[in-house]
Formats: sequence, structure tokens, C-alpha cells
Amino acid sequence: MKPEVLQLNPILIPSINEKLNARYLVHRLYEQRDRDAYIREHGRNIQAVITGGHTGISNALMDQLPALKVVAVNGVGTDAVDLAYARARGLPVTATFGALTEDVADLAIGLLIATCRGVCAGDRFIRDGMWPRHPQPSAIPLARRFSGMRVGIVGMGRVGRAIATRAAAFGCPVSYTDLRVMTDVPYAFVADLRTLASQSDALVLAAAADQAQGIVNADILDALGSQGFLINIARGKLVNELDLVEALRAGRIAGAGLDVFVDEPNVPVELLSMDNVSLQAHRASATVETRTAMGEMVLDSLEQALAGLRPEASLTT
Ligand code: 8YV
Repeated sequence: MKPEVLQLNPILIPSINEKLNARYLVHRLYEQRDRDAYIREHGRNIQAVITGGHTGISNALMDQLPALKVVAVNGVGTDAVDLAYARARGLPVTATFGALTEDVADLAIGLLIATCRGVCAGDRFIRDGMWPRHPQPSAIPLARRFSGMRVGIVGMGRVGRAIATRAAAFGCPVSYTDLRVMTDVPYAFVADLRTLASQSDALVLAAAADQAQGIVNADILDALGSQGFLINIARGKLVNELDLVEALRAGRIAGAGLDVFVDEPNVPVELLSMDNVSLQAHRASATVETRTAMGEMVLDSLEQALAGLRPEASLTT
């Protein structure tokens, strides 16, 4: 009999799904109408869970799976899993560190350029048939230059470093904040987030959200200032979204590029009409290349855990 696996989010790579189906009996919870009833029926047989970074798994669900041997997060953010709880249970929780670094960093820079250069607003201007009606150049406000912007990065992990490399290639002075100084990077460390924001033209969030809920609030946005841009490719909950909406509405910051939100898939309605905001639907790791690499890492973690080995990518065991 094939081991039984519970999958909480879809995987969009056919080759990964084929391998999953060949090796396991896969229960796709997201396809079930009555999920509680489904868990009551199948929970006792589940040996592995595959979930997304944003979805994670609740302690209550872990408790309903007595045969569980691994939670494989198809992502790098583990803020939606109680790691201490899993550790106490001796349960490996794995993540796909390294697989998505380049694509997430690419989108961070893409969102920053899109926002400061008004790429999305310009696209809408043409699609809405506005150019022939307003052919004079003054119909579109002048944009802001990205090259040379002072970029402040919050979180100098793998993704933060990849963003820094890219920003540096555009001639941007890079500084960062983190829980500690990183002695192996050439960028300026700023201990305090408010100071970093006040010294940056663009503040880019690339931090883990485990203990950093709401760190970007009205005070930090005011320090970033009316010429400053906020980019978030990490987690929505790093930002106080009400403060962000208000700062954008009042022109207290220049714009924002956002891939993540507090209550996905719900996006604050005020943002939808703002031309200085570029939006993405949590897509930073969503390329064929990265999702294939992530899926292979998930498959490895399942294989190792179900063979009784400690998964290489385990954070808890
Ligand atoms: C993914 C993420 O979109 O890595 C993460 O933590 O949030 C994203 O890369 C998600 O995990 C896909 O399932």
C-alpha cells in the first residue's frame, strides 16, 4: 500500500504531481468540500503533509494526524507553522530554502522598477485608450529613477542578499537591517529599522515574519517619507496594512510594490485605485523553474522522512 499524503495547496507542475501520484496516495484537501469530515475519515492514515508557506498547518490539524512523520512546506516562510510545537512532537518540518531565491529577488526589483517608473499605470493608460485622447506628454506625471536609489533591505538572508546584488548592479547604495550584523556582506548595517527607513529611497522587505508582525507601521512609513517606496515580497503581516493605506492615500510615501498581503486573497480595496501601487498575487516564486525545484525538494523531504531518515531540509529535528 502506498503511504498516504495530505496536500493542502495545489502544485502547478505536472511532473511533480505525476511523481507524487506514482509514489503516494495523495489526498488533495483543497479539492474537498467538507474538509473536517475528510480529515475525520482519512486523518489517522496520513503520514506526510505538503503545505504552502502562507498556508502552513494548524496545531489542531497536526493533532488530528497521529501517524504524521513530516510537514513539508513548499516554500521558505515557516511562520504559519508552530515550529516549537512540531519540535516538541519530534516532527520534522521542512522548507525549500535556496530554491526560490533568484526569482523572489527578481520580482522585488521588478516591483520596485514597476512602481517608481509607473509601468502598470502606463500600461493601463494605453489599454484604456487614453493616449490618443491625451497625447500631450504632461498627461502622465514624470516617473522616478531607480538606478542609484538608496535601497534599504529588511532581512539580509538568502533573498535579501540576492536583492542586494541586483540593486548594487543598478548602482544603488545598499544598506540593511537584521537581528545581527552579517560580517560576510559588503553592505552597511543599520541596527534600527526607523533609521534605515529614513536613509532609504526604497525599503524592501525580505524578512521572516515569525516575530516581526507589523514592524512597518505609520512611524516607519513616515521615516521613509514622501519620496520613498515600500516593496514587500516577504509576508503581508510584516506591514500594518491600515497604516500603509493611509500613508499612500495621504502621499506620506511615494508608492508601494506589493506581492503579499495580510489577508490573502483579499487586498485592501483602497489600493486598487492607486496608480502609485503595483500589485501581484503572491507570485514571487511562481515560475516553472522555481516551482519545479521546490517540488523536487518537497519530494526529497517526503522520501527521506518516510524512509525513517531525518529530512535534510528539516528545521525542527
Ligand atoms: C509560495 C512563499 O508562494 O516561500 C514562501 O514562503 O510564501 C511562497 O514562495 C508558497 O509557499 C507556495 O506554496
